[in-house]
Amino acid sequence: MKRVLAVILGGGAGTRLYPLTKLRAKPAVPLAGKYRLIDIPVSNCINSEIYRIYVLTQFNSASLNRHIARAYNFSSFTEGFVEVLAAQQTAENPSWFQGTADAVRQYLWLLQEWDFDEYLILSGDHLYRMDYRQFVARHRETGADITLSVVPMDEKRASSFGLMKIDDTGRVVDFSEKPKGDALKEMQVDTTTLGLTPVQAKANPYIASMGIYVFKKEALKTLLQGNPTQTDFGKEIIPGAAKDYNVQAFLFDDYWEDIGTIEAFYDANLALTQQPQPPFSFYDENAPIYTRARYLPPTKFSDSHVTSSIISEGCILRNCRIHHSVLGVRARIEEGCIIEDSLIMGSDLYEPFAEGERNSPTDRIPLGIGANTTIRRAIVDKNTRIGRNVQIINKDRVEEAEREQQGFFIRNGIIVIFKNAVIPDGTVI
Ligand code: ADQ
Ligand code: ADP
Repeated sequence: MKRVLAVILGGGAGTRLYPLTKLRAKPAVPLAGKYRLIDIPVSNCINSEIYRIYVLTQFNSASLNRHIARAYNFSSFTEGFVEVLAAQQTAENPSWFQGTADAVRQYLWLLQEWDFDEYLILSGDHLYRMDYRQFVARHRETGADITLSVVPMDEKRASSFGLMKIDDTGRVVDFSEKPKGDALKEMQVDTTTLGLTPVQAKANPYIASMGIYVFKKEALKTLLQGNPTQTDFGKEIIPGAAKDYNVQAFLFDDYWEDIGTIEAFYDANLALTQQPQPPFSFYDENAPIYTRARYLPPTKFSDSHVTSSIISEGCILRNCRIHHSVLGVRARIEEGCIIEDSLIMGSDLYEPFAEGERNSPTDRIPLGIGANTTIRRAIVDKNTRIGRNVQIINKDRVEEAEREQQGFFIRNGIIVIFKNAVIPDGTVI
């Protein structure tokens, strides 16, 4: 694995996860209470003995740099590093990254300086646990120029992915990025050839790209430099390469979810509360997910009723009811609150006297969720100050709304409260 360099695509304009990406780069978006999106691919790399990792991002946020610098310090006896490369203006490139391939192309000069055989190109917004050693081994065995990791896909979701046809040897012979209508039907294949049972194959008649690739060093260079107008891997580079290069498919046979939209992100977080078998588990000692150590105190509950939920460290919960929710670090929930089907990200800091009384009226709403507030089907970003007797319940059953001034968006019926937002006492959303 010493011959592999990992490159994580950390996000473009960040529109799909907006407003979670309003004040931070996508890889820094908090996940599962105490992690961040970037911890998933980085941990997978470390667990696969790949220690040299670049993160390409459009938006150079302080929270991403701080998180990476504090979380991933390799010993000086390994040559490991995790470094952020942000889009920058140079004389040759006056613009930002135009797409995934363009992002890699703009840093090709740096990536090519290293003596590696392969690049492992990863995405920053997926939830899965994968041993990349098997992926790379398959790439080497087949002598591939490019290997794509793939999953069988159902009809309903197929058109959101790059789809392909493969021959008996696993070689990709046709690739179509997010086809619709007839073009979609055209990409249907018999997935029993991947080892699926006839019943499974009927339910999943497509082979979808996970958007993660192993490239031979030379192949990446020629494809990017030889096609300077192509800016995207899925739309241009991969479909083009399938014609002339040895492009292979590697079947991934486990839970994998693209969590790059608000709805998928919300669903994947809440699915973690499932018992006894959540689709993804953070409780795996053989392949742990790493993050920044925070040295927070344990969570304190007084007279609270918590069911089917995940509560991170450093929280204070007072006489409240929490059901089917995920609470992030330093979350503070006052008495009489009802939190259901929600992701509360918590805070980056404590206010003075964190354990003190909060119910006396003051001119500033304290960090956390004020007394007698009800929150349902919402994502509450970090450092928010939610007043007392607030109802965040999507009263009018709105599907989409953009209330930047009031500090919230509604996406697919899910209310998203902005980072640092202040929601006054008695507000009903
Ligand atoms: P998408 O996920 O739709 O499809 P894209 O939006 O290009 O592809 O994003 C891929 C990854 O790169 C994401 O993690 C994104 O944040 C990041 N990214 C996007 N633009 C970037 C930029 N300018 N700079 C840095 N990072 C950027 C892709 C493939 C499909 C495949 C799906 C699987 O194109 O073929 O099926 O992934 O989810
Ligand atoms: P996390 O704890 O989620 O990893 P960050 O890395 O963004 O969060 O920052 C956490 C630390 O940064 C806190 O322990 C706190 O000391 C400091 N911090 C972040 N934001 C603020 C702020 N607005 N005011 C004071 N300190 C802050």
